[in-house]
Amino acid sequence: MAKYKLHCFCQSGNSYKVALYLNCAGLDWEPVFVDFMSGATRDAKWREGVNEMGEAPVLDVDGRKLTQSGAILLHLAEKTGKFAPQNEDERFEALRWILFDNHKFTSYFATYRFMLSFLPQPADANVLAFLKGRFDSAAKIVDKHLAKSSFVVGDKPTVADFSFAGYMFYPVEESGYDWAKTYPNINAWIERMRALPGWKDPYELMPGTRIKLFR
Ligand SMILES: N[C@@H](CCC(=O)N[C@@H](CS)C(=O)NCC(=O)O)C(=O)O
Repeated sequence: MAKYKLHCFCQSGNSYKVALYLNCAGLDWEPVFVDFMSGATRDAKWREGVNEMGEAPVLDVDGRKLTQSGAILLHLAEKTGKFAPQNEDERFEALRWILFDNHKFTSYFATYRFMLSFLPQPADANVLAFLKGRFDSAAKIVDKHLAKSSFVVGDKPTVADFSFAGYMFYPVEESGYDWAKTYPNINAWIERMRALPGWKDPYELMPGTRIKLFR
């Protein structure tokens, strides 16, 4: 049995942050499928036994269940040394960008993509426009930042990069975003992440079935 068991599903970029980290760090891990689309995370028993916050990912380490991708990534970096910030300043920077990612980059993008492609009916156009606008203003900040350094914190990949990577490798059809055309510095960073040993596509790395897109 693997040391790290990641509760995840293939559409979940938040889970992919941790799955990709575990794979690139070469750690002993296995996925545990969360049937999110059938409502598993809303089930009271699941919340009681797995995650009271009702979210994936959950990382089971020797029976202890860790949640929140950013907290998990920082914990793993500290325990294993892999993709760890190297000093106090870098640790501060990594946390700062992970919080920005969670609040402004991943969350608006993930919700936009979900509403655009995975709902059974068309989403409200005003809501979509709001989410897209919020994401674009965060993406401009990240694109500008990545013009100055190869990775989020300096010139080596850290856990902060895995946080931002959550939704960047899903197919263009799901979000309509072609990174090369919209955000060139983000796109160049995506290619640097893709080149890391252990990199795999989210649909290859995590369990579940591909969903037919609404659009
Ligand atoms: N901040 C959390 C976000 C996790 C999250 O929102 N996960 C989604 C799946 S990708 C979820 O479980 N959502 C359930 C919900 O919002 O009710 C993290 O980084 O782990």
